Amino acid sequence: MVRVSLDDPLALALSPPPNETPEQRSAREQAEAEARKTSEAIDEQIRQEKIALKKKKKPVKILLLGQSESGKSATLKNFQLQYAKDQWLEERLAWRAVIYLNLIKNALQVLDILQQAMSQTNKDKYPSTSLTTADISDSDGEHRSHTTVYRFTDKHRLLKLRLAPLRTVLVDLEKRLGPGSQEVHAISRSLSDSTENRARQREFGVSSNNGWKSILDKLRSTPEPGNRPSSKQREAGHDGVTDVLLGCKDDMKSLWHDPVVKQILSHRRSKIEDASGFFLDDVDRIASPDYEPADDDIVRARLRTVGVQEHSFMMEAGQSLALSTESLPLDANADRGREWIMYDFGGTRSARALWAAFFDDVDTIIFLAPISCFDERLREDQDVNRLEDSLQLWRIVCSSPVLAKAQIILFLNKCDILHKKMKRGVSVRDYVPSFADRKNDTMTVMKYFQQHFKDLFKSCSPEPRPFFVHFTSVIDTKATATTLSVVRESVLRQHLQNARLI
Ligand SMILES: Nc1nc2c(ncn2[C@@H]2O[C@H](COP(=O)(O)OP(=O)(O)O)[C@@H](O)[C@H]2O)c(=O)[nH]1
Ligand SMILES: [Mg+2]
Repeated sequence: MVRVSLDDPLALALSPPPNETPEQRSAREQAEAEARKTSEAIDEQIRQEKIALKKKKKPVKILLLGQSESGKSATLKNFQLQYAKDQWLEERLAWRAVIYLNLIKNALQVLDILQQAMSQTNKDKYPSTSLTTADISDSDGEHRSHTTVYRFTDKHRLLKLRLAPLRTVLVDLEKRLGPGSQEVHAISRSLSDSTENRARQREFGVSSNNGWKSILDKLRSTPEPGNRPSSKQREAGHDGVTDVLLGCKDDMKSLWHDPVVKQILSHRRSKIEDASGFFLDDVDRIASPDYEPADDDIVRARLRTVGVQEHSFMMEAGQSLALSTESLPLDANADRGREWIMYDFGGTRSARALWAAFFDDVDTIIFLAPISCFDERLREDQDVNRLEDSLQLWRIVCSSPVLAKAQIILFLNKCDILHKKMKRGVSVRDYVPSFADRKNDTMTVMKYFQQHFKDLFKSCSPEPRPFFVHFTSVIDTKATATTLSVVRESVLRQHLQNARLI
């Protein structure tokens, strides 16, 4: 017998009617049992969904691999631009300092080349206009002799003086941006091993969160020594570096457009315009008091990755998957709110020792191989051809037993530079003899290199797996967005397959 307190309206409502017949009671009890069953089933369903959700929301783990300057960080920026817009917008202004650094380096590089050509001149002999035989070294260290006559004038001497303040600003910016602001060059053989070890140790260590963000944050919070901007100026992101750039703007343009400088540069095999972080064509836009980096500027900006940088972002709502008609069904919302962790590594030879420690549990590797580099050598080792180095790395990654279950997506990158080289008539056969007498055009070269990568992939993979390849120019954010939508689906499919959910 259930006691009912007449004071409790809830208990009163739930209690059986006082004049209930045995039939009514049986029907009521049956209904109650069914309701209990339904409720328990719902509880169980919720519990199962929670477990599945937890499993489902395991972060997607992606590694970006490839030699230094292959475009790993630029690819990561494209991901961020497409799928983590909030982070992207938050960081936009901070990239300005990196773009300034790139632009200043470009101008000083041209100035150094000019200076080198001028230093060949015997000033005493030819006081005003000069004749010279220049022996100019390429950015990749190659020396080339030319018996060309350059006519230097006072304008060139003046440019050297007027652009000198850029050197001070460069030192300051490098100090503020840290080791990522400088490239790693070949270590002289005469230097002891310990020098390289020290350099290597600096490369170790994971910068969790957003690696470059911490650098950029630090930069924002350290005003320039001796040149403190007013709070109003700082609000507008205006500081002493901007002042120097504004002051040097016309001279930078004058240097870049100078016919003698153009002549000197035309004799160099590698084009300065194709180098990392080239901004000299954008001086007007960048050396302006209210310059705000455009999306493309940020993707093109070069900041060397030091150590390992872990970038995590949530797939934002509203980014629906562009579903293909592949066999396995995939929910269009399958990765909403899912965390993606992308590891971006330094790619220099000494930095690669760190990669293997991150190979466990990887869903996908995006491997960047710049195919424009068939005629270039590594900065850190002038004896090694860049394409050869990429292929060697590719072999190591494909044959790794730990990565046997990972999906590998190859980006044959820098196709835009390859195309420019083909148009200039650079001969692939001169650097890759096996190319033989094939047609020296972009499509043929792309296909030829692709076949090499594919053959290695097939012969080295510990077990058969599909070969995914994309021809990319990751500084082209629009075209890359299309590539990434395909990659994203493929990454997710692999992740769910690994988690055995589909
Ligand atoms: N023209 C061109 N430049 C690229 C391409 N991919 C990357 N870069 C530039 O090359 C430089 C090195 O790229 P980065 O992503 O820093 O290489 P990482 O060392 O592999 O991270 C940067 O200035 C990029 O903007 C490409 O496809 N075409
Ligand atoms: Mg990088």
